[in-house]
Amino acid sequence: MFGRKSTRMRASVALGGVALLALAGCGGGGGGGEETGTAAAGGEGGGDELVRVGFSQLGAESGWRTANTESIQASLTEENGIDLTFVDAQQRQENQIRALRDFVSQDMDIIAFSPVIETGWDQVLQEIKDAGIPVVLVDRTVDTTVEDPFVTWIGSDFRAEGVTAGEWVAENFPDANIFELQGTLGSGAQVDRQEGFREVVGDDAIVGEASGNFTRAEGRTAMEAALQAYPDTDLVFAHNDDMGLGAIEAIEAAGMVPGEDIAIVTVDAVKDGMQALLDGKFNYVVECNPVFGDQLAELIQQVHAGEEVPEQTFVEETAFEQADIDQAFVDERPY
Ligand code: GZL
Repeated sequence: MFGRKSTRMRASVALGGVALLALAGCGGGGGGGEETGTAAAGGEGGGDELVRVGFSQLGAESGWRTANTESIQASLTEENGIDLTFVDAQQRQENQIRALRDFVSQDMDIIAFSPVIETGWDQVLQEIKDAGIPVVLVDRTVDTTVEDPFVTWIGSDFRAEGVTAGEWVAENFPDANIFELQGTLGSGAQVDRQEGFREVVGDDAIVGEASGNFTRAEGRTAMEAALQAYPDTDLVFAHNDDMGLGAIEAIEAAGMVPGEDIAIVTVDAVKDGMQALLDGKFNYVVECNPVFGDQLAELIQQVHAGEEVPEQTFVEETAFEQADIDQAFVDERPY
């Protein structure tokens, strides 16, 4: 990961705290996906008192992403002093790059995005830097040669999530033959969860791996193939709930009992995943909290005001075993 001179999340990034002039003007534009927000809605947005923010969301691939988008759109509002242009990239990097370039041409005050994968951003990040627009990185991480590519990042400690999952497996299934159902290959969440997990369980415990691209359908397909290729699998570590739910479908279609014949450990803790845990089909779920829109809105205002901001903000999260929850707890989950 550090094979070339690059700025990656784990490396400290100089604090930005760039003082900015609030630029008047209307938002809008942003190609390669559905655009929503104050400007797109033709609203009153764009007044000089609102901070004009262009946000490129990577997609809508999972329950986590849906909850994250809802949280961001609920917080980055005119009432909170923000004129939001929000573009969904449908999990395609080229759509994100196009949207980021549109935000530059629209002279946004701030550009925020969740990069679908870690690499391939050098040119567009340099273009944004040359335009003098501060970047707020959200959720996923980047690996870039651009100096000081963003002012601040908010999200989860993916490596710690992998370690937490690995420690539970080492404690409860020390001799498991593990199939690893990876997220989008090259994404920060996939790279770091895998690194943390395998640091604990050891590479030798992994009998096979394949990506389900963080989606339920692709998780099912990958699990169906794994059941054929690795019949001695007795535990699945899925990098998110949605792929774990797809694995449940594959395991049941093969006539086996998920959570018993094959244990399943996942990350996210969205409502469907927590229901699977309560139903005994998941064995352990590490939380990855998508609801941080209010913290993001605050960071954006601080950056726009030229205030010092932390280089990284980690969201609060925990982990759950089956005995930790009941139906009321699942029903009350905010996402
Ligand atoms: C994690 C986020 C991951 C989720 C998946 O912060 O990037 O992407 O774990 C989502 O559900 O697809």
